[in-house]
Amino acid sequence: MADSGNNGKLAAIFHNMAEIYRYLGSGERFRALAYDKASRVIASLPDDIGIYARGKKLDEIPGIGEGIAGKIEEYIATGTIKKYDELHKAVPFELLEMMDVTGFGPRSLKRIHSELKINTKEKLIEALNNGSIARMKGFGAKKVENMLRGLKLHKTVEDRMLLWEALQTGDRTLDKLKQLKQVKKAGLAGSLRRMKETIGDIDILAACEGKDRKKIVDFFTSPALAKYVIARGDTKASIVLKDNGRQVDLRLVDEDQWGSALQYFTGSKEHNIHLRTLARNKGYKISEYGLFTINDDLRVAGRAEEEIYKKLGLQIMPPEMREDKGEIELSAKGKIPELVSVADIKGDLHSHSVWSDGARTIDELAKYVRENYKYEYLVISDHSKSARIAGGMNEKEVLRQMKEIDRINNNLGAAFIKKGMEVDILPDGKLDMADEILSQLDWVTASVHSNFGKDNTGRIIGACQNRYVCCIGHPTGRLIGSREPYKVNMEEVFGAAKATGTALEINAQPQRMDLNDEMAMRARETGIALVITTDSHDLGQFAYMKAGVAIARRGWCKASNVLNTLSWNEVSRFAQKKRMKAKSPAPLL
Ligand code: DGT
Ligand code: CA
Ligand code: CA
Ligand code: ZN
Repeated sequence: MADSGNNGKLAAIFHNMAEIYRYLGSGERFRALAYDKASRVIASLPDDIGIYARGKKLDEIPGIGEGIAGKIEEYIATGTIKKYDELHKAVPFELLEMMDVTGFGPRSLKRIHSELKINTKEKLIEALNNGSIARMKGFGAKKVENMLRGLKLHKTVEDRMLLWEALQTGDRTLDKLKQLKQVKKAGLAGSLRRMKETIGDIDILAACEGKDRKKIVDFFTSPALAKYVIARGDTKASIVLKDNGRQVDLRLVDEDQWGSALQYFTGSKEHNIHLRTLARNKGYKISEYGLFTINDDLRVAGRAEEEIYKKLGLQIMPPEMREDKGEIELSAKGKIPELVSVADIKGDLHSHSVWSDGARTIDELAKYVRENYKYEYLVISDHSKSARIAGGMNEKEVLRQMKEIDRINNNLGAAFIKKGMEVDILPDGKLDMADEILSQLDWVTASVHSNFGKDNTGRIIGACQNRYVCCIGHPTGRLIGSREPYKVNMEEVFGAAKATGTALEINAQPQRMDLNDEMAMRARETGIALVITTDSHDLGQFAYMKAGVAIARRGWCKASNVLNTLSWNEVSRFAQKKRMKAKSPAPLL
């Protein structure tokens, strides 16, 4: 991906502009919507926005009007946007950031600002806690409780990054370091290498000669990269990135310590502690400098990670497994599984087009995915009618879309696009689309998009019992940083999925990651078929597959646990099997 960071920064500015317009009031509503859309589109462009601007191709990007195109050109040319600077000064900016938090609307914030003269987050929190907001007309204890809950959830994404953001940031920073000729080797370590769903700070390890260390640390802590420097020493430094305010730790080692340092700084801490105990029992001590014998302090391994595990009588395992969840015991028996990888994925089973809330036509999606991925199939799964804000389709539209897909496949000369739908599960467990329509589709994903308050177990089991439902989408409904999972007994859902032959989704949207790693592990142990999907709403989002695969790997899944590692014939057979098995619509359980 040729994203040098402009996309992220510009998307953030446009997001802020949208918030400011929203804050300013209803007269600016359309402007807010336009900037929101532009922000989302830019964030998921496959290439750096500068490339489009220089090629005078901004008007080819859907969702970018003339006015916004002008702002983009101004930003590429000058690094700022005048209008944004003006707007920024005109509003209590610290309060605006709060609009990202569940429970904080623009109207509430405006009233809090004007009636209580509050203009910082700190004062706002104080006022929530001391009752002065609860006493305002129209607020009350319940609303304040809601706001406090929103704040608590939001804290996870303030203190920690989403995996996807961390991957972009980590790769970008790593690339810059690798450009120094003094850097012999460099890689990501810590939770980012283990691909956890949220990342506290980014850890980078680099190997170089002793005499070159200063040069590398100088570059790393220079204003080109760092907004400010947290710590600086001979072999390590910590900075806050100029880019996006996130923390990066760099550690420098000699080349012959690469393996032991990478092992140590990859962690997890729990994995390392277990490993250290095991090493001690075998007469070794282990550190970032190498593996040494306790008796005579002889260094027996350290150049390569694999060497260390081998000396301890262990099989090396992928970083995603290193959480001390039994992987060390498994590796002692030489039974580390071959985990699913991105290269195994043969197609995406969940994506949206302009037929509902996606940004692209089916033609555009087909062309892009065929050019950029070695996929054999792509399922278009637009929303059903009850998802009104997402522009869901009614029966007639579904039928028209099917014809459109036939036309596109005809032009392609291949049945690349598969007919699908993300059908809403209604509050009573029935589906938002007649069986007669569903039966004509290749792949049906059923998801909960409403009524989050109640227990959803029965509802989801109901959907599993429909013979045309191939898969349950984002099964727990959580959004990292803004929404807790809805109430659902996942063990019961696993049971129903297994009994009915329904797959469960690992949805790779950065905020969803749903199922998460632990659930994916449980689902795998239960023998449920998983699918990994991106739920793409635009071209750049197909890249999320990497994050989805990471969840599966953290759940110790092999390719055989994941349906979309199979060719379409076999995926289709899975769907057919359920249809045959469920001869009658009566409950299967
Ligand atoms: P994070 O940043 O909170 O997402 O999680 P990590 O795992 O990246 O943790 P971090 O950045 O504090 O440390 C990076 C790695 O360094 C960690 O995964 C393992 C290693 N490490 C840190 N502290 C300790 C420790 O006290 N003992 C051992 N054995 N290893 C440690
Ligand atoms: Ca870290
Ligand atoms: Ca760290
Ligand atoms: Zn979707």
